[in-house]
Amino acid sequence: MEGIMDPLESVIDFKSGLLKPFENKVARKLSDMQGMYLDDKALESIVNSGDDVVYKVFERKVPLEEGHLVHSTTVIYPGKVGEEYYMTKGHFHTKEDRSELYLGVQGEGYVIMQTKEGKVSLIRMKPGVVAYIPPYWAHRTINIGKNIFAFFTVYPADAGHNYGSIEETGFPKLVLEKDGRPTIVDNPNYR
Ligand code: M6P
Ligand code: ZN
Repeated sequence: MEGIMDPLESVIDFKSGLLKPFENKVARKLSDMQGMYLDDKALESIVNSGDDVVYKVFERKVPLEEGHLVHSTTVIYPGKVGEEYYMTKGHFHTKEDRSELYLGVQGEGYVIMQTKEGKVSLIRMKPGVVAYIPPYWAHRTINIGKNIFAFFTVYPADAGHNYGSIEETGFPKLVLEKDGRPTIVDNPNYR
């Protein structure tokens, strides 16, 4: 039938977290994440001393329409801003009733989720762990390891990304390194 897309094949490199091939690549630097970390001064000093790529997303190109599934890998590099581990910006879906699935591929991390009603939930990620993010839950991922943390993602192609409310409120909890260990604490700046 005309208009039907051909199937796509891709391979996840379980060591590097790369998805091959990929058509879209997003790289976010610390300078793209102003205001998202607890320690603004620590962020400013890293940005001034040359900035740093925090994470990259490698994505297959599919039509951004209902019925299609975006699939990609995300690689978060190791590092901290003050005590806070490198993490993604985090977002609600523009269509809030759209869900998402993560599969841990390499390294260790957390996915932190919250609803607008103030519920919060964390899933510890490592290779093989599947996290289901139901509709209405915002999500952010955090690299708590000394090496890369990579995961594979699938979500409805019409979901969209809404960063606005996360930029304003943050998440209710933070994952910080305390005495050399990842520690979940309340976010003093929440709301
Ligand atoms: C995962 C998915 C993507 C998202 C990416 C980076 O791969 O959730 O939709 O774009 O992580 O996260 P963010 O968009 O919040 O920066
Ligand atoms: Zn999402």
